[in-house]
Amino acid sequence: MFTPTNEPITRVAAIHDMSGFGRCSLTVALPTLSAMGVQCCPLPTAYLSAHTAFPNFTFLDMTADMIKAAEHWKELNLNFNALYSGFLGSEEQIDVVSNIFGTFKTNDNTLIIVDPVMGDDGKAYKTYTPGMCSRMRELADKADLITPNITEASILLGKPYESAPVKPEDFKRWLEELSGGGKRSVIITGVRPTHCRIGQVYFDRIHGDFGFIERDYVGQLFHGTGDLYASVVVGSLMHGKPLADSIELAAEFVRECCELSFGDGTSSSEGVRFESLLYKLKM
Ligand code: PXL
Repeated sequence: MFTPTNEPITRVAAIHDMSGFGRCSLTVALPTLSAMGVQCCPLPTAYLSAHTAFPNFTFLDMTADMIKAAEHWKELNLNFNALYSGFLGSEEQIDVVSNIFGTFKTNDNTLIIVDPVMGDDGKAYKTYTPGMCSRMRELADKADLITPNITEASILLGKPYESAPVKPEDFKRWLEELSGGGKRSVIITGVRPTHCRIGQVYFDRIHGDFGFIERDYVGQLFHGTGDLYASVVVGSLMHGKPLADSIELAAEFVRECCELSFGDGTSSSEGVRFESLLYKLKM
């Protein structure tokens, strides 16, 4: 029987799509977690030639193989310090990922992080059906930490996107509700208190406190920055850092990547040029 090496390796199962072009999901989570000294085991939900903002992307649904891969991981007795999900490929995958959480969350030390990727700017991504969106709540319910943007937070809460607060302090009610009575931590990304600032509001279930972290807006939004942000938070938490410190690190890293990419004219759809800055994440 195969016995995996556990301590001192920190191992994360990353359940996201693999988009060949456009720096998001697994093409961001894998290098980011590796740079942070965390082993990342990918479980692709779909393969796309490029993310869904590009016209004519190809889409290979991986649902059937996810089930087989998870069964094989179980046979191999793999343990994970975190189960980290993002963009899903089908409504059926809500059950598949739920089952994976149930199988591999062996104790309270296995963190479940759900980035409830569904849309942006008040609109769902092209492959997300209303069924997938309404059922994403079931996954969020199982999480220790969720990292929605404002669009995703409004979908999870069943509130109109237009009713979202603007001022950071006004997000407290949303955070409270999303935390399920304080049982999970929540980070809402993409909060714009003014035109020239951008940040995240959060609730930390361990300390029971609310917070807001902001940075200067560099002047352009890029695809995949939510994935990069959440991956840095996961990597930092795997090093035992508090949520507030992890949020600080992620906010600053993403800002620097945006600044570099804005400076050299990278197009939004290509995602941020994080490769040359990954060394800053070494822990
Ligand atoms: O960054 C979120 C994301 C992830 N995966 C795919 C996407 C998007 C956003 O457009 O299209 C395939």
